[in-house]
Amino acid sequence: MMLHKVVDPLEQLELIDILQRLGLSHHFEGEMKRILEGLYNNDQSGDTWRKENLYATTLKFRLLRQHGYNISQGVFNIFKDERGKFKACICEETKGILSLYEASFLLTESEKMLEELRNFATKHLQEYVKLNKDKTLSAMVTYALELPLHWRIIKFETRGFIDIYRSREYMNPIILKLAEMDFNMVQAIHQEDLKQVSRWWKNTKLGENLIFARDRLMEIFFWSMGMIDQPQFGCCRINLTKLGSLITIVDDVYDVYGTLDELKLFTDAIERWEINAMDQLPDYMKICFLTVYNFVNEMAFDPLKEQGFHIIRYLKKAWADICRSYLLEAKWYNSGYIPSLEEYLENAWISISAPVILMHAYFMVTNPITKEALDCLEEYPKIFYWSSMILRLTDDLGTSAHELKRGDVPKSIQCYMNDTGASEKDAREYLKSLISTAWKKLNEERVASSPFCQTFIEIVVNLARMGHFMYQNGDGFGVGERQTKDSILSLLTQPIPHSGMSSGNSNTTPNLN
Ligand code: 0FV
Ligand code: MN
Ligand code: MN
Ligand code: MN
Ligand code: MN
Repeated sequence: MMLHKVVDPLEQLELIDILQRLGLSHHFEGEMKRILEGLYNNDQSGDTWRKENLYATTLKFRLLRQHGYNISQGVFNIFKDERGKFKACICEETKGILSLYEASFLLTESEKMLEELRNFATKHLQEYVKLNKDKTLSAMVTYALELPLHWRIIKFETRGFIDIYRSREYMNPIILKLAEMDFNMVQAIHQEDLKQVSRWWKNTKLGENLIFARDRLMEIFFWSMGMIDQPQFGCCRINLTKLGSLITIVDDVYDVYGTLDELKLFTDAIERWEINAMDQLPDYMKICFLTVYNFVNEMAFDPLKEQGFHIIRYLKKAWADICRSYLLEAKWYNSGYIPSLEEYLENAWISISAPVILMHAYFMVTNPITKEALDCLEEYPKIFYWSSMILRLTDDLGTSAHELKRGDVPKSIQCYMNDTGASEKDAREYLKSLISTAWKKLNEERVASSPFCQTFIEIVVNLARMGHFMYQNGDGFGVGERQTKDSILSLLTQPIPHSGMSSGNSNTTPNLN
């Protein structure tokens, strides 16, 4: 009712922004679309309410772009004077600049003005933090400078935003209550998903049998939740978690444990995709192979039964591709070869596992499957490539120190240093610039016409965001970081206490070690 009643455009935008951040958008997709559609179509007719109001203009721009509307960077022209310089008045309002900063991350590669605005906003905000005038606003700015909203998984912001919203002067108690209840209900659903997949994992005995490999079911479930959090997609989260566990194990087989001869046999078995290929493998690989083989075949069952699509060839191709890319890295490592950055990345965007994950994910969320989409999948669409690239580069920035100590193929930092003689610090900066470019490309692809549904596209983009989340402060995935554990605990095991309901079992959190 509130969504229908509010008529002030800025209030409408703020309401949408708040609902999204509170994790409530899955209830109001239709209403939000109607409002944004209206604001988009009204764009030409006057809309004086936002003229020269930086906050309103940037909020509208960000929300429309986020929802796939084609709003031009030209809306920011009104903030420039005749000589093309930004008017001094826009510097006075930090709230507006912060909003400009967030909006500017939805840029594409050709949009130089947005890039300029982003640099301008970033600099202004960095200065603002140094002054530290308003503690609350400074904290918000610092948080945004660490990672912009567009690069974050919105679900992971929900818990913190509910606390922020609760202490706001003008908050709406009904919305707050709804957010708290919804958070707890969705959490209970996620716990059920986790229970199911945890039973599967225990039953495979992979964690017990392959002691050299990472046993990270909780982290991987969390990863799946980051890719798709809506309650109705439990089956997808479960399958993504199974897939992630298998990829993690197989990655460790290639990186940590297997001899080169064994790795060739395993790659060959996956390429042949037949059960007899197992005979040639050592025992520890037999169990890996059979688990992968069964998982993939089982995934292919429903599409065949219900839609008549035989999808095994797509899935096994993705597995063959990743195993070949793993094998090439193992060969490089064994021979001490250091590839150029270009040669490395050409292989490493496959070996980071995003293409194999996304290939499976398509079938988990799509009904009906289309021939057009299958043709597109077979070639790995560009949107896969840019999402993979972001995941690879963030992973290398976070994990390579540890990997090199253990012994592993040189990662992008080392390849670039070897190419150019740059310092590690400069190499890191360079890779960050590649990440930034990849995001511009991803922004382009996420709204380009494609045979994929919105749910799937959001998974592709969230996979890139997950890279930032996991590897922002080192290896949040492989090493068993405290910070990752805290996030998992607060999202997955601790309900929000609120009036009228018991606070639940918040002090009986499971041990994640
Ligand atoms: C990263 O590990 C890793 F294991 C990934 C990305 C597995 C995928 C898991 C999920 C999406 C849940 P690592 O840094 O060892 O990867 P590389 O490619 O560097 O060996
Ligand atoms: Mn690895
Ligand atoms: Mn690897
Ligand atoms: Mn390796
Ligand atoms: Mn790595």
